[in-house]
Amino acid sequence: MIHAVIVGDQRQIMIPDLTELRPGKRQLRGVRLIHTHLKGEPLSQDDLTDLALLRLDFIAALTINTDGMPGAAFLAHLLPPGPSGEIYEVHPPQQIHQIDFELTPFLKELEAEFDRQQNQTLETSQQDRAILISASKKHRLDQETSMDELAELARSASITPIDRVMQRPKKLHPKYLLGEGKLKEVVMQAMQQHAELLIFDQNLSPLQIRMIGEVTEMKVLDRTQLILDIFAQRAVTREAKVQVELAQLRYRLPRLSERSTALSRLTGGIGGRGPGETRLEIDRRRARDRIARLEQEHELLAGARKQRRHKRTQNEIPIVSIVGYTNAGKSTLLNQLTDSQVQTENLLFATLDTATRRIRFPEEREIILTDTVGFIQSLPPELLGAFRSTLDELSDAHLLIHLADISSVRLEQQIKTVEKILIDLELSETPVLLVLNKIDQVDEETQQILLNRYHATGTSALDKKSLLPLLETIKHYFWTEVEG
Ligand SMILES: Nc1nc2c(ncn2[C@@H]2O[C@H](COP(=O)(O)OP(=O)(O)OP(=O)(O)O)[C@@H](O)[C@H]2O)c(=O)[nH]1
Ligand SMILES: [Mg+2]
Repeated sequence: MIHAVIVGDQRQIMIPDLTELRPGKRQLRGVRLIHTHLKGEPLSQDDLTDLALLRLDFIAALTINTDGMPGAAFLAHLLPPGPSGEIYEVHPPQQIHQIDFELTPFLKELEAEFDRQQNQTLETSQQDRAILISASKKHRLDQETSMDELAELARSASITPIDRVMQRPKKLHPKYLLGEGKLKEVVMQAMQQHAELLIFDQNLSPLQIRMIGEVTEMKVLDRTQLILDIFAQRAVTREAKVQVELAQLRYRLPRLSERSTALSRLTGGIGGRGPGETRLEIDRRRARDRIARLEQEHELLAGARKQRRHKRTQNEIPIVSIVGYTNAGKSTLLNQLTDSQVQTENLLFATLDTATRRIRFPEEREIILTDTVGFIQSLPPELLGAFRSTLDELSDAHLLIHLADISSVRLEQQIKTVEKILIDLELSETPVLLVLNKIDQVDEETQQILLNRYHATGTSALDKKSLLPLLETIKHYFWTEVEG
């Protein structure tokens, strides 16, 4: 069936939007594109990009002889992923009447092969497969360490990163972040490797999210959305859930976009305010209503938290709060010091709530120890805002234990990040004890160098004995002066 006849000029044709022509989960779109090349030229790179990105069944270019009769025909089709890494096959030119290529059975087989491979990949990994992308003007090393962290974040969100694309452009593209050509390359790569998700290490503007989504027809996440996703997966208590959803809605609201005009025309007037309201307006209004409701609930929960805090501060028992980069071992330390069972995991953002326990020292002395959500570089402000009431507890602390992972290659950067966030949280007045954890992971010499460099106490939260110096320091801090 001829779906459309498109008339262009000698330079280009404009292919209409084909998104609605995607029957179910088929690998090929069911559209064959036959067009003319007036100067007898073979298929161009643009043609082949269209073939791949639009998932055309095939693309053909017909040339015209000087007598007006059809000349050679160029034909190309997609290839299932194979060892060669080729995405498409371009056939040698043939006179149109000489083509003896049975298209329909061939395409059927091709489609079946795509399906088979797709199913295989799905079996080997139940998780989302993603390509990680970074376009930044930072130093290469910073860009790389940030990408390493993005990969860890992805893993923490149960996503499998299968490839990385790094670009250091002179100018970041306002619509696509990457150059448009590069972005198309990435999509072809994604198709070849059965990735359905693109994750950007940079935060994308509302315009970029929309444009990249339109060009690639893939799921697109940026760093903040990924972090919010992890938080959403982890939230257990009602308060954490409310806080995360609020942060997500606040981040999404300006990014809600008109997907399809056809859809908005259909929904206008049904259940909406009245005729003329678009899908987008409905979505925005729903999001705003939900935000208002969650804010109310959040206020109630925050009130209850305040009362609990009030009681605690009235006790005049010293409060020590453990802060630090995510995965530094904060919860493990709390558990070890207080014989408790707060959940610990080798994942980013294992803890989202505050846990409070007591440590008893001899002579009836005790302190209250709290553990809370970890920090990370470029912590989304939406998140910091939503977790304000949780983080506000930190302002009750008489002493902060800043726990850092001595074995991390990003140690210095992580310490600086935490210090900066403490300033943002207006905690620069609270005394801080820097503790380097996981000393079991580095050799003796490195350990000594780093402990000296940072004037820090060392611990291995897995080993109770190693915590004695830290306990001594805490005891000393609160009680020595009194004893005089
Ligand atoms: N080798 C070693 N591993 C440790 C040590 N302390 C913690 N870990 C491990 O590090 C991982 C993270 O520990 P958590 O206590 O969950 O870290 P956290 O700082 O609470 O992390 P978030 O709650 O995600 O911010 C876990 O797999 C722990 O077993 C240590 O001293 N040495
Ligand atoms: Mg924790």
